[in-house]
Amino acid sequence: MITESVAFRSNTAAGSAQTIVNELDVKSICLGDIDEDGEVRVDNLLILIGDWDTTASRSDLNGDGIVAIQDLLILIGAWGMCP
Ligand SMILES: [Ca+2]
Ligand SMILES: [Ca+2]
Repeated sequence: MITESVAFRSNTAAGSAQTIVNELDVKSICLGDIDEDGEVRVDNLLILIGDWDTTASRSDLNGDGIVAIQDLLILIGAWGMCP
């Protein structure tokens, strides 16, 4: 019983870690793809502009807590198809 319980817990922990890694991969590979459709295009630009000067985390690409020019530059820098 104890062995089963430990095995279950370690599987759960591994699953959670994998989820976090996957989320990090998506963010680092395609920063700027706010709507996550695989491209950084005008749709993402419009979302970012709509979130301008707010704390909207989806558009806060540099993670400084505010949607501003640096985030716009990151988005433009990532313009096009995601790798
Ligand atoms: Ca997109
Ligand atoms: Ca920002």
